[in-house]
Amino acid sequence: MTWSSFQTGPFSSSGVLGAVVYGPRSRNPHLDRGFPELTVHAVADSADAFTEVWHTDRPIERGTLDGVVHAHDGETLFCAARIDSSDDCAEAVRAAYLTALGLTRTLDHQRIFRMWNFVENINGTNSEGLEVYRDFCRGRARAFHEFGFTDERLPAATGVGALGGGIGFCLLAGRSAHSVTIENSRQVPAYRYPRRYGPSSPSFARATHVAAGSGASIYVSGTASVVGHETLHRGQIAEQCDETLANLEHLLSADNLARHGLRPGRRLEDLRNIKVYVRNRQDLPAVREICAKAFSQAADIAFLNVDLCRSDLLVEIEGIVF
Ligand code: 3EB
Repeated sequence: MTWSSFQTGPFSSSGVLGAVVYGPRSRNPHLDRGFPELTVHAVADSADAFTEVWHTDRPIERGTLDGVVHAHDGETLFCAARIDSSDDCAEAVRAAYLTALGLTRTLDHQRIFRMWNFVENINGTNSEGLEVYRDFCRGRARAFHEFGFTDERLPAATGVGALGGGIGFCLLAGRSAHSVTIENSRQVPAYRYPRRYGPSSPSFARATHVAAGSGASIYVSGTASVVGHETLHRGQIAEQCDETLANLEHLLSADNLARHGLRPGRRLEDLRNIKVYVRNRQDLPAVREICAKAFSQAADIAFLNVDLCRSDLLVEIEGIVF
């Protein structure tokens, strides 16, 4: 069984499968503390830094391949990588993804159920005038395609901006646990977005349902104010928050889960380890207030002031139902 916690101070390295530091600078992924650690440049002030730690109660094996750090416990694999900043990232993204995908095969944890991608200058443009996020999507789509992934097997994911450090990404994959990808009937699957959003559609599912012991976890992708395939409420932060919450609520509803043969329905209050990505710093107080009302007091909620993959998106929210 694997679970995560948000840590703001020192923590024991025992039973740690992997960790992602949301810090004031980036670092190459490493095993220096005895577990794979990815440090993304995601906060401006070190006082806001925190670490998402993935825990296991099983014995762990660790390693590095071509800069990709990894650890598994025979049930769950964590991999993390970083790609240097460059004008054109698609090829480097393809290569690094292929290394990570190769590891999931070599280490026999082939069911990738969750990924996170942190992209510096995500709304900037590459040497051909293509938005960096769209260039990233190209490399990612090529890697999944070359690796034989069908759309129905894509993981839940987050793709957001970073303040520096090129592109950092990490994944969680299962060996034998049954997992089901979940779409949201309020939203067009991201892998079927029309061409106006870029030459390659984003390669992710809205969520994944992963059997865990006698229960199950639902890993919910970064979710925004997108209905159908369009951004709603341009420039309106409270409305984008409410639409995002409506998307999350519907995604977890009994109706939506039943389309995938899953039950029971879940509620916003069931989400834990929530991350809220907010484009404009001045929107943070309003977003905090809306989130405090919507989510359980038992949930840890981290707020990160970073850019988002569409320039008209102001907020994006992810979480996990354990
Ligand atoms: C959206 O609905 C918002 O490219 O990995 C959300 C989650 C979004 C993941 C990704 C992008 C990604 O399209 C953007």
